[in-house]
Amino acid sequence: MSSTTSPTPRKRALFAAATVALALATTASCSSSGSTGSAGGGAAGKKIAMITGVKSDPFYITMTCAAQAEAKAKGITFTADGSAQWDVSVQRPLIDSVGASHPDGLMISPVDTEALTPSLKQIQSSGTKIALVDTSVTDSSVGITRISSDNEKGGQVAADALAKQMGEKGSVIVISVKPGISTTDARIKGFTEEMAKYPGIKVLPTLYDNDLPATAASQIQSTLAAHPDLGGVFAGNTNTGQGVATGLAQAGKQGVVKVAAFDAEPDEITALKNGTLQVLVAQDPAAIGTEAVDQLAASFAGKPVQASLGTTMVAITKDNLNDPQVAKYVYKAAC
Ligand code: T6T
Repeated sequence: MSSTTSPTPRKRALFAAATVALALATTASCSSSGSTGSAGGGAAGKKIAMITGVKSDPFYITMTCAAQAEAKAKGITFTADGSAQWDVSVQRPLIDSVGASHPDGLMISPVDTEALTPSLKQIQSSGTKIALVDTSVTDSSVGITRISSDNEKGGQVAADALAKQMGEKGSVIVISVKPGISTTDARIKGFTEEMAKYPGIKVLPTLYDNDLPATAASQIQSTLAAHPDLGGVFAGNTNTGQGVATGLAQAGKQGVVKVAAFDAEPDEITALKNGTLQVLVAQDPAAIGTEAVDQLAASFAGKPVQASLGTTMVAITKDNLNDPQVAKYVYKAAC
């Protein structure tokens, strides 16, 4: 599959995996000309706070570890926190309390595209620079930069890979977190639009598990009962991938029902190795974290900031997992 080149030289990761090639980072226009690179002075001594989607999620742990290291290298004070679960009512108090501390910069993965915008606008109006990392909000006035994977492209990659695994026939179901999340909504859009190109594959209505693996496990089992011809599953993120793997194992359908899942946290890697999952679309959360610190540092130093940045993804299969250039995309459960 071809990949788009970005105007600004960026990390290029092109891997022909067993089933799919890789989407490449795309960089939208800068808010002014030229790449920022890492800002020089002006950032040391500043304070950045980070609020992730779910604190225990290896995707966000990997992002936080990288951001922490980049902030340290620039002499920036860094603090990180995150929701205990994917819920607006849990994340909003975190945002408000961090806002009250008036950090110079806030890196945040909002758990909803609309509900948290008033809190974020209030923080921004008090002078805190906001970097939206991974997820974003609909209101384009929020944030000086938005950094994420090309999630719609990732959904397309998953659809092509899964269709191939299924022999382009049978029923497929999408299980994701909940509606109103910019990233997983984009993945579902990319997946379903791409899957429409395969007339032999019927896409069942999407199910949502609230980011709970146990829910995904039971949903996949009830889907199997209702659709014995189920041939494939697209799992929209880590916890869903974990839950689908558990549910298929419990139903004795490992390897029979093919699975393409987003992300590459340790449990998903285990399921890939034992044949319960077939394709993982891994993101580069470390690059998201590093770039966000760099863009905030550039802003602190009065240098140009890139309004949006795309980071790379790689399609991991059992066949390419041991390639060091692929294995480096596996997420961490601790720094
Ligand atoms: O897939 C990632 C992230 O990109 C998404 O926004 C939410 O779920 C994850 O954190 C994985 O659990």
